[in-house]
Order: sequence, then C-alpha cells, then structure tokens
Amino acid sequence: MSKAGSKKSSKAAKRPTANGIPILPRQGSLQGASEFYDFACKVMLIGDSGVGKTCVLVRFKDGAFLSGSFISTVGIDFRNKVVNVDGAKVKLQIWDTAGQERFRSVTHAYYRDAHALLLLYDVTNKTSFDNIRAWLSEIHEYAQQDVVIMLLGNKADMQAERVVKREEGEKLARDFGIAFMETSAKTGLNVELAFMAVAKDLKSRKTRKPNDPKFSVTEYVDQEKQNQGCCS
Ligand SMILES: Nc1nc2c(ncn2[C@@H]2O[C@H](COP(=O)(O)OP(=O)(O)O)[C@@H](O)[C@H]2O)c(=O)[nH]1
Ligand SMILES: [Mg+2]
Repeated sequence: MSKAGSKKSSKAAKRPTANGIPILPRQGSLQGASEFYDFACKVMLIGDSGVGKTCVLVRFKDGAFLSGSFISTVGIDFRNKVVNVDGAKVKLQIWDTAGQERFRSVTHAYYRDAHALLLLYDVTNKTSFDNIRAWLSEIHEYAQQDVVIMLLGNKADMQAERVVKREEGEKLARDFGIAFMETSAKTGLNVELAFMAVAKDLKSRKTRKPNDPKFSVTEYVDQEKQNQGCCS
C-alpha cells in the first residue's frame, strides 16, 4: 500500500527539523506524506485473529467503533495519524496485520523496523491470552532490541463474558517487563493512551539529551491510569 517511492523530489531539501536535529524518515514508505511532522514511527498491532486489532486502529484513527461485517479482513494495511506531543508532531504509521494472525505468519520483515508493537489479547478469549507468550517469543526473535512493547487486554467493556482477569494481564506484563493496560475499542477506554504513550516514547528518544532521564512507557502508563482514577 505504500506509495511508490517516486525517487527524490526537489522538495527533499526542505526536510523538517526538531531542536535543530534533521528528521529523516525511517523508511521509504514514510516518505511522500503530505502532512507536516517532526518525527515518524511505525507501530504494529499484533495478536490473534478476532481480538480487536482493526477496531482499536479504527477507534484511534476515526473515533468510531466497527462491529460485524463492516470490518475488512483482507491484507496488511496501515493508517497514518499525526498526534501532538508536547508541541511536537509525531506521525504514527499504524500497521494492522489483518489475515496474518496465525502464529509465525506475520512477515518478519514487518517487525524489523517497527518502533512499537501493540500486542493484543481479548479478555473474553482465554486462548488469545495464552498465545501471548508465543507472540512475545516471536517478537523477541525478530523485532529490534529497543522496540516498545505494550500488552493490551482488549474488550474490557464485556465484563459479563470476561475470562481473563486484569491481574493476570498485569502479571504477564510484569514478568516480561512490558507496559500493560486494558482497552476497549467499543468505549474507547485507554485506546488513545496506548498510542500516545508510544508517541511520547519516540519523541523522548529523538530529543533526549544524554543526561536527561530516560522516558519509561511503563511508568507513564501507570501514572496516567492512576490519574484517570481507574484502569479497566
Ligand atoms: N465489545 C467489544 N467488541 C469488540 C471490541 N473490539 C473488537 N470487538 C469486536 O470483535 C470482533 C473482532 O474485531 P476485529 O477488530 O475485527 O479483530 P481483529 O481480527 O483482531 O482485527 C468484531 O466483531 C468487533 O466488533 C471491544 O473493545 N469491545
Ligand atoms: Mg483485523
């Protein structure tokens, strides 16, 4: 789906900068975007089929909830969204792995240049939770060392059907040292927070001075969840 890289255009000289640092697109596919942005990063949604990846993406991008037959399940596709992080524009290129969910079938090349991975399970589907460990070993094998991984327990609105406790998700995330939250594409719970945490991490990596404290996605997410006064 990426626009065919129409070689270098004469506009290339006008590259954006932030704090004097030139911003270079990480990938050819990020070039040629019409929006202005300071930083760009690639975020991938992964997890078993049916956990709500497409819905989470649509909720974040369009603020809507899709149900039933409106959801296309064909191919791998992405959507761009530019968000504002402390005055900087961060472009998130969010990839949906539709139709590639079976274990080890997501093309490994997609992992390699991902800045962040949102790993979803469905709180009403125990198998999707049990498969998280397999997804994590896959990720550790193929993704970049410093990739941001966030575990999302989606469909938190379905309390009556819930079979995975929030504490179980928290424990798994703690065991693997990754950030965790429960989300709902239906109500919008924590969807924005998940993507904003990723955007903040990227911005911090690009602008951090050597003596500045390192941004911690896990701490940021925990803090924000506390500020909301609730978390699931
Ligand atoms: N109640 C509820 N249903 C959801 C939520 N997210 C997704 N769904 C439903 O779950 C099904 C699968 O969602 P989809 O986004 O296609 O999953 P994907 O295969 O991971 O992309 C659809 O029927 C959605 O409407 C959610 O947060 N709450
Ligand atoms: Mg999908």
